Amino acid sequence: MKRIVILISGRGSNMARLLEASRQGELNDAAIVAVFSNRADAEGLRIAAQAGIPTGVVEHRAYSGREAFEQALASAIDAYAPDLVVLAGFMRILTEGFVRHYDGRLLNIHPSLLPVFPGLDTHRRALLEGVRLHGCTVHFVTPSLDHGPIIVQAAVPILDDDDEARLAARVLAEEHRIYPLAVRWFVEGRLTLVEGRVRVAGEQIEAALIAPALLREKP
Ligand code: NHR
Ligand code: GAR
Repeated sequence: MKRIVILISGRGSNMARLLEASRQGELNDAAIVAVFSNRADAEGLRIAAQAGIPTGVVEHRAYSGREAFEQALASAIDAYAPDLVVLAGFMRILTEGFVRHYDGRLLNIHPSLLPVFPGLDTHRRALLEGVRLHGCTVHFVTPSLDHGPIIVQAAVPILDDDDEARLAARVLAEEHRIYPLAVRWFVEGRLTLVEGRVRVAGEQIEAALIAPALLREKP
């Protein structure tokens, strides 16, 4: 049984999707053992508590600096002895010390087709640039922000009349598909790094890449 801790900062829809996937056996032999937020008002905390998952708050603002905050957060996490730590809309940049501590067992989902649009405001920037394809990426977290080895990506089209909210919703639907997939692969021990790139053992990866959102979306 692999133990998973999830870190959130807000709404927690990816976390909720992972809880549901866990309940439905989609994560294979894994249990989500705790959810932590750096914000006490994160909506996702209430969802997790309602699902009977232990929750905790480690407020970054209560600490004098990033490292003090991260030490408190790591102690809280490590009390649950996780095999995997999952960032799900977690909005604090993590320093090298924290990332190294969880080397090879820290995942993030980012709302762009990395390596384009790292950082914040990805949907607004994609619209401004006029790109036709956008999407999301699950990657291993490394000290270099949004540049860790990529596990899986899903693409969506950008339509002429899109605004940020419409585009974000289209991307989010794909996030909810690919995050449980990546977590299951991790739990099954199928992810390996070959020359800094991720290999997924025994997966028809092409099947996971194409996201025909236009076919599924109601006009
Ligand atoms: N930390 C490291 N070292 N590497 C990554 O790849 C990380 C990370 C921490 C978070 C998520 C990330 C994203 O997917 C993530 C990946 C927050 C910011 C940010 O600028 C940027 C990227 C991500 C998360 N945060 C501000 C900060 O000063 C605060 C913003 C806020 O609180 O709203 O930390 O995009
Ligand atoms: C998601 O779109 C996630 O990719 C993004 O924030 C949203 C969180 O939604 N993450 C980041 O931007 C990380 N910087 P959720 O709380 O409903 O899962």
